[in-house]
Amino acid sequence: MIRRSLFVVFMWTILFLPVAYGENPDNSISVTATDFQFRPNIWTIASGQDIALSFTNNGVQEHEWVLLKQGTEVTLPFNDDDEEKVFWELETGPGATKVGIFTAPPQSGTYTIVCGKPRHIERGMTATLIVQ
Ligand SMILES: [Cu+2]
Repeated sequence: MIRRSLFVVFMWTILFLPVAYGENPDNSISVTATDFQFRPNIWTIASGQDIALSFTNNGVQEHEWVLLKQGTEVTLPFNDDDEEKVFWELETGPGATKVGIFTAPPQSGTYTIVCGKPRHIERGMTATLIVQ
């Protein structure tokens, strides 16, 4: 009986502890854009994994979720010159939800997310992606 109880506790720990601590990187993440914010504005994913992004646009303008390559910085205004900095991007129109799948960068670290539409970064559309 004791042995069975210990087993249950052991299994509970294995199954639920990572979720409870929130340290597990996610294979599917979601974001809602408004004019002009990302919610949430930070995500954690695992390096090299296929990640599904569900992108809902609750604004009246088109928005983008643009993952920049590691070590790149945005120079304002964000325009065609910045295309070479883009690792992956997904665009969604007003009132729509789109799902895209990308392979997470192999390098762990902190990555910058922006909306690439003109003057959207200036209005606050930036976020952070942590790759573990
Ligand atoms: Cu935008």
